[in-house]
Amino acid sequence: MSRLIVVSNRVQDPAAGPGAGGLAVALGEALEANGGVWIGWDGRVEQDPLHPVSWNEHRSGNLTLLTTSLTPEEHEGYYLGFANRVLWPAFHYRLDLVDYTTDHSRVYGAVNRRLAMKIASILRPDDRIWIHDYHLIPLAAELRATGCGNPIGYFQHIPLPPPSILAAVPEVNWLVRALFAYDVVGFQTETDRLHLIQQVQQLESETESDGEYVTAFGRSTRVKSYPIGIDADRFTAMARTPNAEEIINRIRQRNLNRSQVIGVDRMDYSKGLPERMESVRRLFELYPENRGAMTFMQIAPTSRGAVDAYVDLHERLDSLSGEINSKFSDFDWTPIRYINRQFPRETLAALYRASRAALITPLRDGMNLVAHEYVAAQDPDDPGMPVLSRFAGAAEYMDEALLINPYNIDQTAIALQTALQMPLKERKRRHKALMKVVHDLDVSRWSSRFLNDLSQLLRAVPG
Ligand code: GDG
Repeated sequence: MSRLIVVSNRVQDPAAGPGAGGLAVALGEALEANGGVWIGWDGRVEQDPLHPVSWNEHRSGNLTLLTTSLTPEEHEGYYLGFANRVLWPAFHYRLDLVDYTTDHSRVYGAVNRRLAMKIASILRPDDRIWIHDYHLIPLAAELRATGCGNPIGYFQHIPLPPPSILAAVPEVNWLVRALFAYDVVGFQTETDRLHLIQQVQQLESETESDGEYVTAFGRSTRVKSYPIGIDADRFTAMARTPNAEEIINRIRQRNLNRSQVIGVDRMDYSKGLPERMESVRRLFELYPENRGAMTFMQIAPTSRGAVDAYVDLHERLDSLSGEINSKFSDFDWTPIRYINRQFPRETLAALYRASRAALITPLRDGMNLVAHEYVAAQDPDDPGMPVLSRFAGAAEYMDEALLINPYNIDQTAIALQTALQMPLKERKRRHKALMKVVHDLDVSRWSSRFLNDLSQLLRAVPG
């Protein structure tokens, strides 16, 4: 039977529960359903005498996890360097944060080559390979170089900017060409898909784009949007367990007649956290009736703590929340509860449900699963409202959310006030429409749409 081989930068055993991070959450859910082999980094950094041949194999339910550690040089050049100091900021339109060295891009290529060798050594002729995200763009090209003719798909979880921004990445031509070693290339939105086509047309005048297929560099690749989502029913159920009810009651007792607004994000500069806190400050200035009556809870577990830009962000948020709290707090009320640690998913579900509104205001985001989770967790008879950035992929699908430009602090504050004041009938109408989107984009649909397209190639292979 055809196996599914999934490759992503980090591998996390779904049995241990997902960590904070959209990719781990979505892949854990997709793989639990399909079974297969999951290959990638185990999160350890060590100088291994058996490098590069040392791999760990571990079974978890119907999954085989095949993991390796990174050497300090690989961790610095591939992960912290090229992936997270060049591709992550550039793909999130933050050219000011790009920190490029040729050495880091060399190591990025070498880690992709090492992974390709490992995959090639276990490959069966009818395996389908599904590669995830910007850490692994050249992996298919490296696999093809070993003679691999299997169907290979790539899904990019983060945005793809237009050519004028991509031009700042010195390796852009190599990366774009590498995408044409895949059979299927997927993005979160039509906007991202069009950006790739524009980029390819700039590089190769012979490019042909025929419906979903783009032919360039001598290969025809299916380029398509596959919007990701969550396991909607499971998340809704999670917000209603006895445990969740207890958390919701505790919050309500503590807040008495106050309302709560929530934000949940990995601590990342793409998430617009300082702008969000500024808009909460602005809400208290523009609508003083919220003083003493609304608390904003921001959960932001640390991620990528070893990258300078993240350390700076941490300091900025500490100081902003402190400033706003010292200005507006009362002896029995604190305006912002800023929590810099991770909570279990069930606790998040309860916190979403206990919140009258959510601030989901990234400056750029591939999709943003928090938007889906917040909607899924609501009580349909008394739902809260998401205030959502236009620059999140989710905004291309959720037009019944209160859409804002996160750089416009006043507009965000006004939208938040609208959410807090919205009549029940209007909230119910919008929630119903949003819930339909959350169901339409369910994670099982995302993986089956992608895997169906990939599997068509398997059927096309003779023998
Ligand atoms: C990338 C793309 C795309 C957060 N704090 C805690 C926690 N989380 C979970 C959330 C949510 C996930 O992390 C974050 O997902 P997002 O989609 O919002 O963002 P990224 O991590 O940047 O994900 C993104 C995604 O990939 C999927 O393709 O949507 O655009 O950037 O599930 O709930 N989870 C737990 N505790 C926390 O404190 N358990």
